[in-house]
Amino acid sequence: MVADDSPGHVSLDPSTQQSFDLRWEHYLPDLWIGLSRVYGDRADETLQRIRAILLKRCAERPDDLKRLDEARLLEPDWLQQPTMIGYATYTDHFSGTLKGISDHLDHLCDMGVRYLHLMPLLQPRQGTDDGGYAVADHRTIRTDLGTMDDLADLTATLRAHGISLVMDLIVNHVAAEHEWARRARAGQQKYRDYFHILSTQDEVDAWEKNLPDVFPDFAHGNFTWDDDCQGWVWATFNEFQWDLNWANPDVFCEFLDLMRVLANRGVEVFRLDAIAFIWKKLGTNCQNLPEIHDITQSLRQAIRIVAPAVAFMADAIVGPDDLTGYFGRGRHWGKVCDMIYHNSLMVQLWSALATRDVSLMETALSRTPDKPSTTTWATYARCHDDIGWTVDDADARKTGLDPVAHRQFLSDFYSGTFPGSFARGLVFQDNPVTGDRRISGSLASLAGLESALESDDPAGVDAAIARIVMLHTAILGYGGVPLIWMGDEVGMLNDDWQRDPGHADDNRWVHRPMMNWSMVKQAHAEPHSVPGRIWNGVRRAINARHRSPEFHASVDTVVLPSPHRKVIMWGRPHPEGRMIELYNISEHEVWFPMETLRSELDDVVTELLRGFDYDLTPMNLRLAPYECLWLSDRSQA
Ligand code: OTU
Repeated sequence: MVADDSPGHVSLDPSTQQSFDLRWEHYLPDLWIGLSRVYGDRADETLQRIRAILLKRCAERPDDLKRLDEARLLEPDWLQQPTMIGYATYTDHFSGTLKGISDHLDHLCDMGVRYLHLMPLLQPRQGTDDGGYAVADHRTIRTDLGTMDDLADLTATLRAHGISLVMDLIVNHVAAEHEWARRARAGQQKYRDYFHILSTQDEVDAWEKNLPDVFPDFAHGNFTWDDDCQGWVWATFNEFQWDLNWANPDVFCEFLDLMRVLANRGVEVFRLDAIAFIWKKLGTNCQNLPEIHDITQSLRQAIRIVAPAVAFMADAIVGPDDLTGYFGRGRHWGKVCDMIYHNSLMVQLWSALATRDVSLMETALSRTPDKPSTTTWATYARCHDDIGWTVDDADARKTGLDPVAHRQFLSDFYSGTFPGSFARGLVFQDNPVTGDRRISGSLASLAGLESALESDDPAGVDAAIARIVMLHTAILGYGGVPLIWMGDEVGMLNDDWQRDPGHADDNRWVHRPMMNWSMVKQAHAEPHSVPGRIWNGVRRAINARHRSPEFHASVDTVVLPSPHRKVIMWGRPHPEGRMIELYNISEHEVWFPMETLRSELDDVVTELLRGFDYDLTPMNLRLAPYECLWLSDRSQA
């Protein structure tokens, strides 16, 4: 289906019309700037089409969502609140279908989840589909999961429980089987223009010169020859994922319309998948180009006009200097994405656990870019993807590490080949050119639970549980929206992923198991079991977050210089109470000098995880292996 942007009369009721007019007027300047920068002399015509799409879709917005829009305009910080706890999962692996999610709401509510990311829900191509990231039909829900009506029912149920549904918007590419690609193959110029199709090998070579290889094991290079198109089609990821041409305003209008359809079904957050890749320019590596932010700004303003309840989350796994662009640097400040993955935090947590030294983490995290005070981080320890060791060379050198050797070490450590490693992971995409070896594996297996259980080592099990709880406490404590990856809350181990032939060549499925509901049952029934201890540890931190205004994301976490190499120290200078967080990232007991804390906090503080008061006058504070402390001097009276 093609976006319906024909002009034509749409009649809105007077109050909807009034809201539309007010918002159009308010957001138009920012919408226009983005458009005019990328579409030049086609911007004017594009703006007219955008207005037509918005008016039509505005008429269709259900009343309860219009009410949500109003509520969100009164509560613009909804994503920043300490109670925002996220959970991410494949629907079929969690509950079978969209309808089935209602049967597991109690589990989500037990964790205080308010942000639910369901992995790609739109109809993918047949066969290998990159976990749903190869969409063949944008207007249909994956048939095994349900229908668009089921989606609307689900979002209504979730809303009633204060949970926002997050959906992927796979902006960089579509499946080669998508109607747009089929029409391009059939020779329709309009649709050839939706893609990047090059005619000669020389052209391909000119572009390739500066392009990295994202999936070197799956699809070498960034172009794939297509006989029907008689050309080289740009496909950054797999050969069956064709990159879209965002320089074509038709693509913009298609996605705006799609977003409107989904927003009207109650989707509240769009995760902009692989957004860093959507603009191409010869002579560059075609990542993070400024036009991306112009496009996002225009999309963001357009959607604000008709669905202010909606937010954007950027999937941009890029270095700190490029990252700020997605929050909005310079003229884009606060006008693009509301939330971005904190990839560096994730990588540094794993790095510190392996080295038992926080020096690199301290250096790397203190380079975390400032974000607009209206935005938030998505913090996570594991997600559906592999872990790439995005350690900055300069940061590594600054802390006396050889960057290449350190990345090698992390790959060895987490694939379990480094002597003494507790981890059980797998190498994903061994890239001989760069030496990069990314890692797959479930959080629990990477944290040592699998090897400890196998070798019947109770002390090893204790250490692994403590690491798992610490990782969750850290992503909850950093501020932002912590994203818990399905199964991690009960310590699910690596899965036997190869049993599904469709997944056998993509070992990221090792950490995308079917939810083990009997582990959840056990966690509730037996608090001293392994799942019980993990579950209670994670929930302790969630409950503490719920009670603590200090975690509001308008305040940024600052990394403080720690006097101890095994303890990372974060501060959260919130006006309601200053906080210091301490995390012992090692299996050793640590004596931490109190004077460091006394200079930052009042003498008596409350430890928020346990609710105990602490006296900061003694000389030293003892931290047990992997112990976490959230100290706040907020008056508890
Ligand atoms: C995303 O990943 C998804 O998370 C993956 O599951 C998909 O396979 C991929 O897109 C293609 O749709 O490059 O190595 O800047 O680079 O998140 C995976 C961030 C990817 C993206 C990254 C992306």
